[in-house]
Formats: sequence, structure tokens, C-alpha cells
Amino acid sequence: MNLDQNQIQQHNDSLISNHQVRLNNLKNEWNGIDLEKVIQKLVDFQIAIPSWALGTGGTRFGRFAISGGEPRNIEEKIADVGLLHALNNASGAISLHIPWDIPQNPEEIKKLAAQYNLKFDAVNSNTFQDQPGQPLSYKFGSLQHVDKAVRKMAIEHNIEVIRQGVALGSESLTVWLADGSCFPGQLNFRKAFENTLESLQEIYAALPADWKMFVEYKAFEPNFYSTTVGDWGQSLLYASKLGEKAYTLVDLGHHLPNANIEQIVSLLLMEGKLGGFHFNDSKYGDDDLTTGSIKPYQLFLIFNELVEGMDAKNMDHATSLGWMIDASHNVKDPLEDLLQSVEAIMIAYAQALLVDRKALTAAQQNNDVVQCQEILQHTFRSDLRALVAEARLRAGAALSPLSLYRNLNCRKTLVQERGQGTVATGL
Ligand SMILES: [Mn+2]
Repeated sequence: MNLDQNQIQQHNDSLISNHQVRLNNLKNEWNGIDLEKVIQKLVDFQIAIPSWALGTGGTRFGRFAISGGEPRNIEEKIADVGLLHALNNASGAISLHIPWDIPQNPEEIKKLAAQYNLKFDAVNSNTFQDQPGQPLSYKFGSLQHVDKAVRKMAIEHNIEVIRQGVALGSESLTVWLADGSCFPGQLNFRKAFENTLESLQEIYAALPADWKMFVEYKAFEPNFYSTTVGDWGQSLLYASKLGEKAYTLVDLGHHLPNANIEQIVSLLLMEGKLGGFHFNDSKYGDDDLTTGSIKPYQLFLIFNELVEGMDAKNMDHATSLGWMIDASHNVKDPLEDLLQSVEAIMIAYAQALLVDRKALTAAQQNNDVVQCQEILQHTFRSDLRALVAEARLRAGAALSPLSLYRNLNCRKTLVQERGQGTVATGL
């Protein structure tokens, strides 16, 4: 479904007076701070939506298509992201997964995306499943596999994904491997690493000059004893050995419990090796829950390091890193879930932009631990939602995307258009 600009306008008109009061309160509260600069950064910041988050996800116990009207093909996936972007002006890119989303006609797909003002973010390869008719199996790994023929098949798949991405105007490849082992003794760790590195080198050699390769790590699952790209140290090893186009990708859900992700982010930025970021939230493991739903303070602390570390290197917040949501679960309307995630990310980003860096540096120099905490929590506890809403208003999007989505009965329209029983491709 396509949103009519009048629908957004009417919605904004109904909320504008209340919004102005809240915004003016913020302006008074942050008197002396250049809020215009912050608002412009919020307007510019875009978070890519992965094609696999547009349908209800599943667990290994089952999958419940709750809402219906799920996108049946790549065109409808683009339309869904276009709808999100029209509502919030912060979802201006889509990330495709090959082979779930192979475009039959890349030129047409590019045109369609441009109509919604969308770009193509990183393309993602898939060597964690066997596809129908595939001659060899990834059961015991892909790029790490003891059999060179399996490694070759996985390498060729990744190179094919690059080709698909080039045709769409994407500029990066994300490699996430399920490779690892489930039992002690199953794998020679060193050989698995060396095989993986050699395979990644062949893929790296096929990258166009202006492309980046993101090496994503994950501590466990689906392998439960070892993972061949198990943590940021291993990812950084691969990325460093591969070369300047290779970077580490941080997925919030891919750490062991209580990992200090903000410190990881800070050090990767220091090394110039943080390339991409996957947002989600979790209580226990890779839960794929809505960003900011469980640990909003951690999300803020991560953004605090992102802003500090990127500014230290004169990086552009909006374009220097690949920002993406990577979540998919069972119980919410996926589009509502994504609107909530984007909102949480924008709020955390706004909070990080308003941290008083000078005062924090001074307090750190003086070992004033109490003041350091006060400075961080002052912005974290400020309600900056009106600032994020103002950025949307200026960009022609909705003051309250979720309520407009509900008021317009968007899901009902999608079900009418696509049917009750539609299931999107993906996990
Ligand atoms: Mn991820």
C-alpha cells in the first residue's frame, strides 16, 4: 500500500499543537545547546531494513503467521520498507538476502526502490542452509569445510551475491557464517580458521574497488561448542588479514551474556575496523527482540561510544557505517516492530548527540566518577522524543508513525491486498 501525503499531513495537523508544546519545553531545557544541528543529524540518519524482518519470524519450535499480508516477493518487500520510510523517514534502505531475494530484473527492482526513495544496503550471503538441488551440503560448515569442493561452492555463492549486489547498486557484502563445531574434537580450530581465511580471501578478491566486506561474528548457535568467527577478536583477525576493504560487523545479539559491547565498539572504531552494525535486543542470547525493548540504557551507552568514536575520526554518522536492524520474531506485527526499533535507535542516537562531551572529558580527567555518571544519565533520562518527532516532521514524515500506521489500518489493507495466509521468505 502507498501512503498519500495528505494522510500524513492530516495526522500531523491533529498532533501539531501538542508537539509544539513538548518541543518548546525541550528547547527551554536545553537552552544554549544547538538543537538545530541535532535535528538535522536525526533527519539524515537512516537505518536499513532487512528483507527477512518483514514477515513474522519463527523459532525452531514453530512459526506463527500472525498478521497476514506478509510480502510475497521482493517487490512487496520493497513496498513494505517504502511504507516504513514514508512513515518515519529513517528507513531509507533495504538489505537483501540471497537466495531468498534474487531479483529477476535488477533494473526494474532498482527503479521500484527509487520510487520509494530507497537504497540497497549490504547484500547478505547464505551458507547456513542447503538450497534445493544443491550438490554438496553445508551440514559441517561452508568456508571452513574440510572438503575443498564445499568451500569452493560457498565461495562461488558469495561471489554470485556480490554480482547481484552490483546490479542493484549495493556497496557491501555481509558474510555471516554458521560455521563451527558442536562437539569437542570435531574440528581442528587452526585448520578451520585457515580454511575460512583462504576462502574469505578469494571472496575479497572478487570485491569491486569501492565495496566493503563485513565479517559478522557470533558466539554460538547453530553450533554450540565452537564458532569459527565467534567474537570480535576473531572477526578483527580476519578483517585485518584480508585488507582495508574488510571490516568487523557488530550484531548486538551475537555476544555472550553481559559482554561490554560499548567497549568493543569503541576499540573497533579506534582501529578503523568497525564497518557495520546490526540492531536488535535480547534477554538471554540471540533473541532477535525489538531494539531497545529490554536494555535501552545499553543501547544508549553503545551510541555514546559510536558518536564519540566516530567524531574522533571525523566520520559521517549517517554514511560511514552500515546501520541495519537484524531482528525477527514471532509475536508482533513485523512492521509495527520495525517502527518501534527505529524509534528506539533514533532516541538513543539523539541522547548520545546531547552528551556534554567537554564536561565528561573533564570529569574523566579528574576521576570524578560520580559526575561521569551524572553526565551520561542526565541525557539518558531526558525525554527526547519530541526532537525525534520534529526531525520526522521536517522531512515530511509522520509525527507518530506507529499511531498513523494503526489509524490507517495498514495491516488490514495489506491483508486485503495480499491475502491472509501469505508468508514471507526467510527464517
Ligand atoms: Mn546480524
